[in-house]
Order: sequence, then structure tokens, then C-alpha cells
Amino acid sequence: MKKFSIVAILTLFCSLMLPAPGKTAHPVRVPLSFDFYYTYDMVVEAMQALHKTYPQLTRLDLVGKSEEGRPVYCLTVNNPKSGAELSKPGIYVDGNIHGNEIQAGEVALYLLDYLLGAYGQNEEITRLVDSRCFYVIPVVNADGRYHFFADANTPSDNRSLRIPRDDDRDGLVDEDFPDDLDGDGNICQMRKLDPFGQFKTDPDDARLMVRIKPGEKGEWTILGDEGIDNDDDGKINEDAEGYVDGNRNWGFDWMPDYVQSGAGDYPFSGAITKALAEFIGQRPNICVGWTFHNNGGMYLRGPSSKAQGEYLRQDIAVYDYLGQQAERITPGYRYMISWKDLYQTYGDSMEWLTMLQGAYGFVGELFQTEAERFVSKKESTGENRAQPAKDEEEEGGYDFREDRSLEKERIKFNDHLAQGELYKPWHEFDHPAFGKIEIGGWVKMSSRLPAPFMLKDLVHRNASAVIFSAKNTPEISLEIFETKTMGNGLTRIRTRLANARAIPTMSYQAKKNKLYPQDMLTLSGAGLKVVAGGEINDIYLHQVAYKEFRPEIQFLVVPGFGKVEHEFLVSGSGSLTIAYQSRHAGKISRTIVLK
Ligand SMILES: [Ca+2]
Ligand SMILES: [Ca+2]
Ligand SMILES: [Ca+2]
Ligand SMILES: [Ca+2]
Ligand SMILES: [Zn+2]
Repeated sequence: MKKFSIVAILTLFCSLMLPAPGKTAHPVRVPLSFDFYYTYDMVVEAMQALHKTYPQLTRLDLVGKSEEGRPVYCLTVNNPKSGAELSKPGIYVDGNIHGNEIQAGEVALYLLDYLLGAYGQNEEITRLVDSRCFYVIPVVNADGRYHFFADANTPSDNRSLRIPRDDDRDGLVDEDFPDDLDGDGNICQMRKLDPFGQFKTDPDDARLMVRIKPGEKGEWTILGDEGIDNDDDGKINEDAEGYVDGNRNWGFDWMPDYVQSGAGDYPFSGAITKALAEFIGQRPNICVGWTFHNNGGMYLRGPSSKAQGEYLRQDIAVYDYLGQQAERITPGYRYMISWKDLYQTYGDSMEWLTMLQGAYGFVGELFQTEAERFVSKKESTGENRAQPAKDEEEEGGYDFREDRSLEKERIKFNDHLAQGELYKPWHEFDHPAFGKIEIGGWVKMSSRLPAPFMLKDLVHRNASAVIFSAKNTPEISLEIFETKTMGNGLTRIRTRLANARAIPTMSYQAKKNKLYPQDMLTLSGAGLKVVAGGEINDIYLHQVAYKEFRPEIQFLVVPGFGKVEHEFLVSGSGSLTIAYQSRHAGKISRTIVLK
């Protein structure tokens, strides 16, 4: 410790001048601001402030608690005056299930702030909020977000749930985290002068290194993340927090750790994944779900693994309609199939929501490295342009700081747009194992998070993609379009259910797998008997699929931008009620009187 005494004193001095850990200098006020990042505590404060400002439209629910006991909240946006929550199509949004992917939380907070702030001001949003119900959970991995801000970090760590695990099987758990050796709040990189190293100083920018070509003389060895051997086992940084990945721990297509790293010992072993699944299960009106991550600029749909096979054609049509529109809303982002265009995952949350809850699930991978290029339009069309590495979007195992193809532009972005805040210049350090080394490189708020001045654009566009899907949850009308006396005391009643939006009242996958009962259309009346009834397949050729038993109850799904027509033959007279009910599209009824 003595070695670091000057650093320690400086750190102490700085910490006296800065707000306490978990706090920043930004006040949390409604309307919320989106030119800085919210700590975990500030997210909670923001949700409470929104609830307090709009009590008539919101409910603040505790979803559950994290491994370290931090509450995880959902803010529900619903207008009880226009109907109960479960009587409306539900839209689910979460963020930050990976602790370091923090701008996902800002997208969710922005969506809340925008919907509530525009209510009563903007006609479209007012109508949307009155007719739909939004469940928004900005931060799923509360511990991860807390530690991302409070502790020294790389841009990629603190992703895991805080379930201790012995990564190196030495009998100790989480005993060797990276260490902030220079006390600047970041875990940067360590390098050492080494004529046999694989890297040399980049001739264009002395702060960067490039890999040597065969036969070239080396200059640097990169030693990895800042750290020392905390437990004296000869390895450095070998057992940090976790690793149980909150997005590999869900109970659909779950695979053990030897297949899927981070799976946990069993599905829903995480306190918050289990609580969240229960919370979602109690909201069967959810039609569409979004979970936000970083990074790569992608809107992903499933399947998450190849073995599942492709989704049903009619469901793909819905995904394409929403996904292609999202691509237009956020130029540069690509709508992709998770397993095929990115990589396979097992036990992730959106696949669970899609396959077991019957929602249409999307993953939003926020932020593109290309957005922090430093190049003019003229230069960008040149032939010798650096191209992003092919696997750039990969999260998890991939380390963005190792992608050197765009580094020269990113560091100029750092110089001229972030005024040096994203990159730490190399400086000397006396390391207990390596001797004289240098510490420097990209800081924790770089690489996967947009510079704060670009945050508002990102959150507005992505919230708009959610809003487009929300507008496309089912909107059903019911009409009785024919009442015809047929003789023999019979009346023919014809009904039409029409969906003005793209999402069907039940996904085709949910229908095929019989996840839950289909929509019901019921004809009733005290003085009536339904003698026949069925779905009209062709009204001109009068083809009706009559239902053999209990014709007064019909089961159906109303397709997106489509209709379903039924025909009933009724004997008797008096009041007649046609009632429709759907998990995803609410209830409607019509009453007429037969003479
Ligand atoms: Ca260990
Ligand atoms: Ca550091
Ligand atoms: Ca060690
Ligand atoms: Ca160890
Ligand atoms: Zn993620």
C-alpha cells in the first residue's frame, strides 16, 4: 500500500471534491434530461419522480431484488380511466440486464418520460397511452449498474449477476478482480516494453499500437487489464464477479455452462431472472417485448439457436414489418436474425418471452462504433478506408479495445469531440510482478456507450421503434354486419372482427403450440338458441366451417391487418349479445334485439 500512497492521497483529495459514489452532479428532475448517464440510485429516483409527477397514469411496482438486495422496479404506464391494465394490449420494455450496458436504461427512462410528458399534449401519444399498457423496467441488473458506476471498470465488465462463482476452481470465490492501480476510476490496459512483443507503436499516432508484421521488430507486450495477483496464485485478474449471465439464465432452450457460458447452475437461478419471469407471467396481455443491450446497432429477432428451426411464416411477416420500420427509424441499425446473423445463445429472455409467453420479442443492440468515427464525407468514400472488423458487433467475449481497425478514427473523435475524456494517455507504473510498465487506453465510459452529447438521439430513435411496435399491437373492432330472417323462426347473424394493426391477436407460434386459449366469440341471449355457427371462409361461395359442438362459442385469432367473419343461425327472439374476448386485445361486446 505504501507504494501507492501519493495516489491514495490524491484519490482521497479528489473524492472530497466529487459527489459521493453513486451520485453525480446532475439533478434528477422531470422532465428528465438525457445528456448524461444515470447511476442506479438516480434511475430509481427518476422512476419515483415520474410516478410522483404522473400518479394518475403510472404505478411503481417492485419486481424483485438483486443478489445484493437492490430493488428492481417496473413503472407501468396505464390510464385506469380508459380501462384496467389487463384489458389492453401490453408492451414490455427492459434494459440493462447486462450491468455494463447502461444506455439501455436511458432508452427505457426516455420512453417513460416521453410518453408521460406528451400525454395530453400530443394526440398520437395520448391515444396510444389511453389504449395500451406499458411495462417498463429500465434496469434489470441493479447490482451491475451500481458497480459499473461505483467501481473502477472496463467498458465490458460488471455484466454478470452478482452470484459468486469460483472461476479458477481454487476454492475461493471472486477473489481476484482487476485493480485500479493508478486510482483513476478506470480499469485500463497494461503494456510493457518488450523487443519480442507482438505490437509496436503506431507510426500515425504514438498513443496507439499496431500488431507487427512477420519479421518486424516488436516493441510492446500487452499484459491485459490493469491488475495484480490479489491471491498470490500466480494468475492476475482470474476470478472477478460472477459469472452468471442474466440473459442466459432463462427457462427456455437453456443449456448448462459447458454449452452456454454464464448459464448458471439451473434456469432462473438468479434472484432477479426468477422474479422477472414471475412478474411477466402475471401480465398475459403482453403482445410485444423489447430488451435493450449494447452494442452493434442491431434489432434482433429469434430464433436464438439454429436447432429451433425458423419461426412460422406469418410471424416472420410481423417481425419484418416492425423490424424494417425500426431500421428506418434508426439509420445504420440492421434488423437481423439472432442465431444466423450474429451468434447462438441459449436461455435468453426474449426467446423465453416469444416462445413461452407468446409475445413478439426484439433485442435492441444500442450504439455503433462507426458513430464515433472521425472522417469527412469526402474521406469516407476513399478507397483506403478502414472497415470495421467483421465480428465487431459481438458482445461478451469480444473486446472492443482490441479492434484496431477503427482506433485511429476513434482516438481523433476522443481528441476533437470528447476533448480527451475517452482515452487515458499511457503513463508509467511500477508493477509488483511485471516491474516497469505503462497503464493507459480506453476508459470505462468509452467504446460501448455514446458520448453524452449523442445520447438524446439514440434514446429518442430507439424509443420511437418501441412506439411504432406499440401502435401495431392489435386494435380490434366488432360489427354485426348482417341480421337476416331465414324462415322457420331462424335468423342469420353475421359478425366481423377486424384488426387495424399489424400484430395478430395471438402469435401463430402461440396458436400452433397451444400456449393458451385462443380468442373467444360468444353469442348469448335468454330467449335464443344458437343452432349453428362457424367461421366464414368464403362469403361469396357461402363456405362456412360450422363448429360441431357448442356453436355459440367460437375460437379464433384475428390476423394483423385482417378480419375474421362468423355466421350464426339463431332460433327465438329477444336480446342478443355478441361478446369477444382476447388475452392480447381486450374485450368488446354488441347487443341487438331480435323481433
Ligand atoms: Ca477462485
Ligand atoms: Ca485505472
Ligand atoms: Ca490471482
Ligand atoms: Ca485465484
Ligand atoms: Zn447485452
